[in-house]
Order: sequence, then structure tokens, then C-alpha cells
Amino acid sequence: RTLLPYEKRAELTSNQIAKQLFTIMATKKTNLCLSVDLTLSTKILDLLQKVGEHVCLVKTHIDIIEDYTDNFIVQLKQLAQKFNFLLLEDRKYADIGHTVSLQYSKGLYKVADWADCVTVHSLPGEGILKALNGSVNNESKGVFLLAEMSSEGNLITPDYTEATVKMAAKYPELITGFVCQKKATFKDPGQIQFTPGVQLESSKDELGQVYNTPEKVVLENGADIIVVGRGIVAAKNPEIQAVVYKDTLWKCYTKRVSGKM
Ligand code: UP6
Repeated sequence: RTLLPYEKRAELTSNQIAKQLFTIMATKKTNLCLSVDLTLSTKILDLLQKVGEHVCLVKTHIDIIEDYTDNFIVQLKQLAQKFNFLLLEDRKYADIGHTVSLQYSKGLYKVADWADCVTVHSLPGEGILKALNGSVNNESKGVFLLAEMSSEGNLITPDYTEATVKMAAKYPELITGFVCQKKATFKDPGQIQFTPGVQLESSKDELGQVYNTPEKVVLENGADIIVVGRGIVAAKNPEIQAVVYKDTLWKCYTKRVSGKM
């Protein structure tokens, strides 16, 4: 899986969002996902105006925004179109199927209306995937299922990870990939390894987040889309920093698929 180029893998997936993401990555030459963890909509839109061309995917936590309006979504979608990136709402759904289908499509944020894909915990069992599958009908939507986490002391065990990957195999049209840390976690080349916990230097934050370097996550650990939040948004110049991450991560990817490691 990790030696195949993205454009090949676009042909091997059953999920429309994974196909689009592989294609965007190959076209824009970026496997960087920006996690825009800012709490003001204007700040988010300003930042995306500057870095949109450097990312394949923008990850939101819509429920941390303090001045949310529907117009924010209109503008977010315009930027996504202009710069050719997709939108991932990192909601990490974790309830019974019925509740999740409501959380996904109703409420203030109506995530189903605008997010191309969402993150989901496997913890509640298959019902959560059935619920999302049922809510999306024929639309192209995707799910990144959490198989591992980046934070220290998280309670996910190897058995849980394995059962998560097994569960996903029943929903190939819904599953875009896995939020995970390790190459061995899954084999299907049509699915995307989405890896958070990345900064230029390995380190930790004060609340248990663990950071690995681009080299480690892409070359050793098999990451396909790499999530950077504070490494970019808290930098003095986020625009310059986004380019540094984009170039570094892409170099690691090209080295990986060249087989000369
Ligand atoms: N995230 C992780 N680890 C996981 C899953 N998700 O950090 O296992 C998310 C966080 C945050 C982003 O919710 O939005 O990825 C990482 O941000 P950071 O680069 O600023 O630490």
C-alpha cells in the first residue's frame, strides 16, 4: 500500500471521497491537511485564503467557533472550490446510530450539508456506520474511522484497532480511511491513512498530545494525509510554515514511493 503512488490508489478505492483526495493530492502535489483549530470564523477564512493552495484537505472543529453563522459555511465552500481542497469535520462521533444520524444532519451545524467527510469512533459498534451510510444516500461522502489516537495513554488496544479495521471492511463505499498512526494497521491501498500528531520536531504538548516528525510518520509509519494544526496555525507566519510542511511532507512521500528508502 505505502509504495503505490496516490494516482494509482485513486483507481483502487470504492469511496468517492478517497478517490477525490488521492486525485487532489497527485494534482496539487500536497498531502498536507490543515487543522484550522481557531475560534473565530474570520481568522479561519483569512488563513485559508493564504494557505488553501497548499493543502488537500481542511479539517474543522465546527463546534469551537464562537461566531458561527451559515454564511461562514458558504464562504468556506467557496474557498474549497477556489483552491480545490475538501472539507473534513473532525466531530469524532461516538454515540448510538440513531443519535449520530441526528447529530450529523440536524442541529446548528448541519454537518451533512457541507462536510465531504467526518471522523467517527468505532466504539459504539457497527450501528454508527449504518447510521451514516443511511443518512448520506447516494451523495459522495466519506468517513475516517478512528483506529488509533496520537495522545499519550489513550485506551485503544491492538484488538480494538484490529476490530475497527474489520468493521470498516463491511462498508467499503463509506470508508475513506483510518485515523491511525501505524503502517501495519490496515492493508487496503484504496483507503487513506490519516495521521495527526505531527510537527517538524518530535515533542509533546502539556495535555498529552504526542508529535512525530514528517520523516517518521510518512517514511516509517505510512501516513498518506498528514494533519498539522498548531505547527502551522500557531506559527509566526502560518503561510510560510504551511509551505515548509507541504514541501517537507511531499518530499518524504516521493522518497517513499520511489522505493529508495
Ligand atoms: N487529532 C489528534 N489526534 C488524534 C485524532 N485527532 O491530534 O488521534 C486532532 C485534534 C486536533 C488535531 O483534534 O484538531 O488533530 C491536531 O492538532 P495539533 O497539530 O495542533 O496538535
